[in-house]
Amino acid sequence: DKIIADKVKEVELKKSVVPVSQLESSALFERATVSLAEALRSSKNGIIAEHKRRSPSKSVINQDLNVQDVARGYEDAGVSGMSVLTDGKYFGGSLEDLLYARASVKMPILRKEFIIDEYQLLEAKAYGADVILLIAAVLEKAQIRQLSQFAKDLGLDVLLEVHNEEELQKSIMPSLDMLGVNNRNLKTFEVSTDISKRLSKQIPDDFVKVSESGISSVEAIKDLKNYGYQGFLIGENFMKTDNPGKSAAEFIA
Ligand code: IGP
Repeated sequence: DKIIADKVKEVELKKSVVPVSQLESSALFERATVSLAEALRSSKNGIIAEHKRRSPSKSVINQDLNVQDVARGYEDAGVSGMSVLTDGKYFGGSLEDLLYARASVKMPILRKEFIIDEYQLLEAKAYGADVILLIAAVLEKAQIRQLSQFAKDLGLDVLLEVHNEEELQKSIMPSLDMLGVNNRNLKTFEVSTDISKRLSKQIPDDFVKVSESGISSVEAIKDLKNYGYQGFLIGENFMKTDNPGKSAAEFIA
């Protein structure tokens, strides 16, 4: 749809301005990545805390914070990993946000973006990400295969996001590390963790299961753990406060 059409244009423009050779020669490009899948398998809390200034469903969430402070706050809270929105037009993020987060913390960082092209995976690596998101709703099976393999070759973990049975069935392949179920219906913006529960049985055990969006209580996490979930992607619930790190710490305590 519109977001993807905008993204295709954005990526074409960027390719003409910043050549691949420049991304590949960035200092961070050779960095050894940290696995989020492994962190989730071995962690009790499993929280992936997101930096999110605004969103199409909620408009402004928090525009007043410094991404470095948010990243350090999350890491001090002891979360398993962090997600950084890099889309500018709809979420108010940027690649610089990713870079500053990377400079501030050691924990695994997910580049949260609408990925449609290998070029964006090179960017993710060059700006310090450890993990990339692929969204089944906007990609063909062949694209999921090609992009996830390319990411694995760069040493990046892959989180594949689905929100129904069909998307899940077309997506199951060995080049993915984590399967995320988005509790938010991207058309109606309606949120319910029931969808994570419904799809859990259909996710093979070799993937780390992640439940995404609309999680706002410790009880919800406890409940989802009973369905085999080991990762919990939480944005708004932390970012709507003036101290997201403190909010995350209260969740974990
Ligand atoms: C976080 P929430 O409801 O806790 O703020 O959700 C995250 O799951 C959400 O930002 C998200 C998202 C996405 C954003 C999930 N999948 C894809 C952009 C693109």
